[in-house]
This record gives sequence, C-alpha cells and structure tokens, in this order.
Amino acid sequence: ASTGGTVVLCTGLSGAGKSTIAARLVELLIEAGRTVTLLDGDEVRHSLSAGLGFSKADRDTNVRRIGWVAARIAKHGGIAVCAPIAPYAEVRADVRREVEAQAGPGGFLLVHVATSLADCEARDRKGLYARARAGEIPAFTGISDPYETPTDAEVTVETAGRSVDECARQVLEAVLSRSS
Ligand code: GGZ
Repeated sequence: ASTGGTVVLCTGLSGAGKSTIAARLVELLIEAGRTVTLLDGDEVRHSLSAGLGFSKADRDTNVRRIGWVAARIAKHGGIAVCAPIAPYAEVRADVRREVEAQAGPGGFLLVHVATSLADCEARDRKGLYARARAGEIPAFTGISDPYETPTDAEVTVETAGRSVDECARQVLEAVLSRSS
C-alpha cells in the first residue's frame, strides 16, 4: 500500500540545472512542512558511489544505488529528491518499478530537466564541455556518450528563459498534487 512517500528523479544533461532546481525544490518542500532527503548526483559520487567512474556499468550501478536508497525513503513516507544524469532509459524504468513496488503507484515522478545540449554547452559553467570537445574527458554525456531523452517523464522542465524558482515550483506542484 502507498505510504504517501515520493521519489523525484531529476534527469538531464550535465549543466542542465538539475542540482540547482533540486536544491530549490528541497527548500520549498521543507517550507511546506515535508520531510525530504536530497540525493544529489555530484554528492552521491563522493559518498555512496565513491570510486565509480562513467562507464555504462558504473553509471548504471550509481543510478541503481540512488534508486535503492530513494525507494526505501519513500517506502517509509519520506520524499527523496535525486539529481543524477541517469542517461539510460532502462535503468530509469527499473528505478521506477522498484519505487512503485515499495511506495505504491504514483510514488515515482520522473522530471526531465530539458535544457538543450546547445544551451548546456553555451553556458559551460564548469568548462567540462570544452574539455570533453578537446578529448580531455572521455565518454562525456551528450558529446561522446549517450543521453536517452525520456519519453515517460511526469514533468518536463523547460529552463530557457525561466528562473530556478519558477522551474522548482513547477516540480513542487507535481509533488504536492501526488502526495498528501
Ligand atoms: C558526464 C561527467 C563525466 C562524464 C565527470 N559524463 O555537471 P557536473 O559534472 O557537476 O555533473 C556531472 C557529474 C555526472 O555524474 P552523475 O552521477 O550524475 O552521472 S550518471 O547519472 O551518469 O552516473 C559532471 C561530472 O559528473 N562528470 N565526468 N564523462 N558527466
């Protein structure tokens, strides 16, 4: 049976704004009185997934671990907000299945932070795209490694010309309309 828990999985390219939107979403959920855990992609790689690289196998392991933790949080009524790239549709679908099994149908929200590759690369806040183009970072998502655009997202966030707050509130509405 559903316990009212929710997993929000924000997927998108490096530099799409996943972490920033996720962090703002967490603030808004706390303001709304919810119990919320943030599993940010970058942070997870320094803790839960320390030592993993960016091969398909390692990315899959990383995203499955995040899903495993998130599903258990949701099982006990919490909200888990996750923000890995999660480039592979099959793994995202597996995480969805596990969460829905533990937290009930409607417990999983896939949020596609849909900033285009052109926009991510134009911003290039960390200089990673330039390094990837120069061949200094192998298997870089969107450049030399795949990103499978979701066809099953509950929420698609267009970031161009919109503020972080606006984008986070769009996701907040979806979370609040699903859990009581
Ligand atoms: C993609 C990479 C890579 C490669 C390092 N490809 O923008 P960032 O820097 O801060 O976030 C990216 C992060 C991606 O890790 P995830 O755990 O979210 O990826 S996955 O879900 O695929 O497991 C980027 C940095 O790590 N980074 N090398 N080759 N991003």
